Amino acid sequence: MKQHYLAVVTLTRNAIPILPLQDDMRQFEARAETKRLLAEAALSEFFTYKNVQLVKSRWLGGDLFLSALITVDGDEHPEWELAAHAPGAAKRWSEYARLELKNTAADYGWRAGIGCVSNPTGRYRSDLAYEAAKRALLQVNVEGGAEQGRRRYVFQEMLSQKVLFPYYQPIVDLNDGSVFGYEALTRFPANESFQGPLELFLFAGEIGDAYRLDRVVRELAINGCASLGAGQKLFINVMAQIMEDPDFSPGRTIGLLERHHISPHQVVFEINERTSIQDYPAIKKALEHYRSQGYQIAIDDMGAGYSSLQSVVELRPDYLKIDRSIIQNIHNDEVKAHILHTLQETGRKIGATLIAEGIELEEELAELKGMGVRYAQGYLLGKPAPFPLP
Ligand code: G
Ligand code: MN
Repeated sequence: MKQHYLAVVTLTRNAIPILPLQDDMRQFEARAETKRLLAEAALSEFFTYKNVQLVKSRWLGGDLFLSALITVDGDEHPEWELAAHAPGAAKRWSEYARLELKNTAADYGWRAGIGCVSNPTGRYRSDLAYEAAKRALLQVNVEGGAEQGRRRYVFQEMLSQKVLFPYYQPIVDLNDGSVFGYEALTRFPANESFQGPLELFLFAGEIGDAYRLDRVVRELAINGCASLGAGQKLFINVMAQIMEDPDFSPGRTIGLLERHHISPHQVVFEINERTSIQDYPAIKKALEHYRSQGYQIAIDDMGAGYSSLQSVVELRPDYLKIDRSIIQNIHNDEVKAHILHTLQETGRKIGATLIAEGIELEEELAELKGMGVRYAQGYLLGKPAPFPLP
């Protein structure tokens, strides 16, 4: 099915107009021939998109507006594609503008914004053009401009193009060296918008897509470890933020687990608090529900700056995963050893098992063994890798 859109690109020199710019705008207004050239250049930079039928350009105040009608197949997203293309186009066009406008005060600081709205009739409509223009201006002012738009596009593409994949890092039982379980970690080829998983997860939270990303990576984690041993656990990272969502339900997850012959009793949700927990009652309620289905809970990154003892008190986890910041160099640092000891006591009190994370040195491992820590994870014991692990 064909879908129609009306898109507007705006090029504006200052996000929010301020007084000292007025004079310079008037000066800029006077150069009709320059404006015509700039508009032409902008049209050819911004609307190279394959399905553009009609384009118009218009100067309003000191801002340039370009509008276009676009028709695509139902599953395409011109708003994402335009957004992806915009920063490059804006950069090239700004260079051109700088040359055209040299010796005037108006030759700097252009910013691009894009608005794209559904246009059922496929014909040009001024009310929709206004709506798209408003969004384009809002994007410049509020959403951080086209770069943000491009990140949104890359994010959506990464989810739908399946560039994400799971890695697994062993968690070792120090009593006998066996693999107690694996932590699933999301990986993808680094790109210009997202260097690593943490950036991707934070961005998903910012744009309100955390839940969707979380579900995708959870399913990847389960699909990717088909040969998990019957006695082994699978640790899956979940952002606390997601657990607060009243719609969060692991129902789909159960079905997927069954297909892979993994029991909920083998699955541990690792809760991390990189965004602070707002609503403990909501999370507790969600956790009760999981627990009744057999899942276990770990608090991730214990001892890192953003993790809180409140979550230990409120959530009563089955495992405490001790952050690398506490483990690193623990053999030479009495304070770290003391903190670990305190966490061991806490764990005993609430019936939670400790897992030390981020072990890189033999000395750290020896110290932890000496202190009676049973489970550990880190590059020394095994790096994250695809399943089955080497
Ligand atoms: O916050 P969380 O514990 O889920 O973070 C796990 C991250 O730590 C993964 O990206 C993993 O690759 C990384 N990691 C695992 N083991 C080690 C280690 O021994 N040293 C370091 N520097 N990073 C590690
Ligand atoms: Mn983790």
